[in-house]
Order: sequence, then structure tokens, then C-alpha cells
Amino acid sequence: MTDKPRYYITTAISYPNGVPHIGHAYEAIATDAMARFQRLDGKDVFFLTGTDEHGQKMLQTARKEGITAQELADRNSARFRAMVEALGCTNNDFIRTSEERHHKSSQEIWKRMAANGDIYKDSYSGWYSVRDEAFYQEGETEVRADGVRYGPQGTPVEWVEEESYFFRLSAYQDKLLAHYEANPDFIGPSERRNEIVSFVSRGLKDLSVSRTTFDWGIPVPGDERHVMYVWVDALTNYITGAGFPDESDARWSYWPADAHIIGKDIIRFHAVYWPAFLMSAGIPLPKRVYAHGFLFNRGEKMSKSVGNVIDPFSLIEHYGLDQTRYFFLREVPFGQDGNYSHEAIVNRINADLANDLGNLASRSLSMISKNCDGKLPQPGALQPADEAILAQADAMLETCRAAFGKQEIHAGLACIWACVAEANRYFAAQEPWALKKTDPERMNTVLYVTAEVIRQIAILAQPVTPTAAAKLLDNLSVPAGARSFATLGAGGRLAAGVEIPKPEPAFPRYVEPEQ
Ligand code: ME8
Repeated sequence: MTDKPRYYITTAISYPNGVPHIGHAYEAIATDAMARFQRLDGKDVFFLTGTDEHGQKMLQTARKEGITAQELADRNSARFRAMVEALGCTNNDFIRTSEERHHKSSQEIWKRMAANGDIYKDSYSGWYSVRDEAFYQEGETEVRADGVRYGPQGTPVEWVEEESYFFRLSAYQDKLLAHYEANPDFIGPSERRNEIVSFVSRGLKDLSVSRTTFDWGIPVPGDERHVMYVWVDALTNYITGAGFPDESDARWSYWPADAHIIGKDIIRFHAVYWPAFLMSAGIPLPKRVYAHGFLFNRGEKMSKSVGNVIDPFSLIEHYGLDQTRYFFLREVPFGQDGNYSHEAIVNRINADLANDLGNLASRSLSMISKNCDGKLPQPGALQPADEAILAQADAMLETCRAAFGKQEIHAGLACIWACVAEANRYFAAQEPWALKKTDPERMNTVLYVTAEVIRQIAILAQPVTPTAAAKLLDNLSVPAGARSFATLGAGGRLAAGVEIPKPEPAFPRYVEPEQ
């Protein structure tokens, strides 16, 4: 624990009823980039991810496979853990909802909601989607040509009738609307905010929060015939991870979370149910819920039957980790749906990374190696072109900070790569290779300025392409302790005379494998 400002960020916790797919990887990559950004920007970051192991969907899958739900959870949760590792994620913890600490925390939040008078017993009858683990109003469902009734996310629903505890969600309609009004940044992006405000304005019904027809879940305190509705326990993971209910735990100082990063299909749970549960239990609300879009394979929804589900492990192996991270975060405006295809990935790797940044770095640094005794050259008097490119580089932090602060990762990357493009124009226009003969002092200035701009680009690229950015900074002999955002701008300029190694390529070109 330090006296740095705290920053708590989470992904959704994934259902380990199957193995991880690219949608899960996308969320982890984006959240990791935001966690790394805040860390480099001087915050004490806590980043939580994990698996959501209870509920009927897990139980049904386990039965089909002839194993227990716990066995299924153990097997697949390990795959999710391996995925976040393979993606280079810097999560500080990995929570599993079947853990004891989480049972304790969920039972405590339940008791607090009950003590507040918000839980009562009745009987439930209505439509339920096992795939979404969600209850739907009849009006939200439709019977399609195949005779099956579907919910709003396109998954089949079934009729459920059983004794159930209810949460008095209807009592929170006005409080939620007042919260959205007073905290305009609570839900992002704005389309999602509007969607939620209009959903809540239409009126809220009390929510069924327990089930009796199966037992794979967390027992309801005082009535063990019931297990909690999986979303009550799932959402609670965010406070379990912060040490709840032990409010003397050092981790509790991270709560309330700064950002829950989730997909758009689960915004209702996070922006309606979760704040209502917390209000009821007297626990502060997270500061922001941000919903990203969905990824499609060439415009098609990924599905096992179409056979277009992409395995994140093979993607990283094929294209490289930094390349994969960069592609998704640059190509898809965060918050909108996005597409991926082999051509689009290769284009980003070769154009943005290998050509624009990689070539600029290797051309300028090899010139320094060859012509400046392998030492960062001493710049002479700066000319307007030098000042202009340095000013653009110095201004990046502010733009990136504003962009990452609103989860607009793509806008941060666009700003960095605009500087890469300008640095290329500067380098081409100044022709340092020609200055070598005509004006070596001026060549030194141009090479120094280019190296300094690359330093700032590499420092800011660390959250998204950590390995390649580290290579670029190694190539510039920037010490490990001088890579945080505090060194950006004029205060952290490269020191002339420092020896640099023979540059190692940071961004190789993608070459199609031989058929
Ligand atoms: O919803 N593109 O788990 P989950 C982008 N356990 N994101 C996608 C995606 C796609 N094609 N498919 C899924 C759950 N996601 C619950 C969450 S949180 C307390 C409980 C995203 O495994 C999805 O939107 O179905 C969600 O944010 C995350 O992956 C996990 O999805």
C-alpha cells in the first residue's frame, strides 16, 4: 500500500462452461491496457479478473459432460487463468466464485440487503434464459418460426415456476434515476447510458434472487433450500476481490471501483441490479460501468456450429502478443462492435507497427549507431520543424490521459500514431542521410529529435504493446526506472552522449507462412 491515488479496475468474470474465446480475450486485453496506463501514470492500481462458476448453465454443461460442476469449473477456470497470463495481463488477483472468501462475502451482502428490508419470499413464475442466466418479461420474448420462444439476446427461454426470494428492485427506480442524473459518467458509452435510463424509466419489477430447483450456488443465509440467483453472487465478486466483508482489510481502500469493464450484453446487470444491491447493503457504488462492443468474425457472430470461434492462444501464437493487443485496441473503437479478419490484422501489423514505427526506429537508431559513435548525439540549436515535432510529442500525454480516462483507448492510440506519422514526415523531410555530408551538426540534431520523439511514443505505447515498447526503450538505453509517464515531456529528454546498443527490431513484419 502506498500513498499514491488508488485505481480499481475489473473485467467481467467469465463463465467457465466453455473455453475462453476472443471476446473474453478482447475484454482482458483492453482492461489490462487501462490498468497498465494508470499504473504508469502514477496510480496504485488493483486489477481484478476471474471466473463466474455457479448457476444453471454451468450445471447443465457439467451434466452433459458427465462431470460435476466443480470439476468443470476447475478445468475451465484454469484455461481462463492461462489465457490472461498468455495475454500478458497484469491482474493483481484472479477470483473464482466457488472460493470460500466469495461465499462469505455473498452471504454478507445478502444479509445486509435482508436487514434493510429488501428481501422477501414469494413464488416466481416467468421466463428464464439459462444461456443468459436472466429472467425476462414476456414482452421481451418472442416465438420464432421454429416454434421456440427467444429472449432479447436471441437465446431460448424456458418457463420457470418455483418458490423464490425476491429483491425489492422496484423500490430503487427513483434512486437509480437520481444516481444516473447526478453522476453522468456512471455509465459509458452514452448510448448505453441512454438505454439504461430508458429501461429504468419504464419501471422496475422486483427481482427473483434465489432458486430451489438445483443446488449449485451459494446457499441463502438461514434457508439452505435456496441458492442465490447466480447474478447476485457474480456481481459481488467485485467487492470480494477488495476484501469484503473485512472492511479493515487493506484492499478495501480500493473500493469503490473506478471502472467495471464489461460487454454490452450485461450492462443491465451492472448498471441497474448491482447499484441497487449496493445501495440496499449500504456500500458505496462503483464510479463507472463501461460497456464495450462485440467482436465479430468477418461480420458473423462467433459460434461453435459455424466453426468460426477463434482461440485466443492460437491468435497470439500466430500474430504475436503485442501485435494482437494492438490490433484489437486500435482497430475497434472501444465501446463499438468490431470485426476482425486475417487481412485487417496483417494490415495493422505491417502498416502501423512494422512500417511506421518499426522502420522509423530502426532507420534513425542505426544511423546513430553508425554515424554518432553509438552515442545519442548532442543536438544543436532547434529549428521550427524540430520544435513542432517535439511539441506534438510533449502534448500526447494530456490527450492520452483524457482518452484513457474515458476508456477511449482507440483515441489514445490514434493520438500516438498521429505523432508516429508526423515523425516519419519530419524524418523524411529533414533527410538526415543527406545532412551527413553537408551538415553533420544538423544531422545530429535531427537524429536526436527523432530519438526523443520515439522515446515518448514508446513510453506511451507500453500499456498496449508492452514487450515491443520495452525493446524500443532498451534500444534508446532508457533505464527501467525512467519509463513512467512522469518522464514524458520536456523534463525527461534523452541525455546526449549516452551509449546505445545496436538496435534490436521491435516490430517484425508479418510474412505469410509458406503453403
Ligand atoms: O457474461 N465480443 O460471462 P461470459 C466481445 N459471467 N465481448 C464478448 C463477446 C464477444 N463476442 N462474448 C462475450 C458473463 N463477451 C457473466 C459475467 S460479471 C459479474 C458476470 C464478453 O463468459 C461479455 O460481454 O458470457 C462479458 O463482458 C465477458 O465477455 C464474459 O462473458
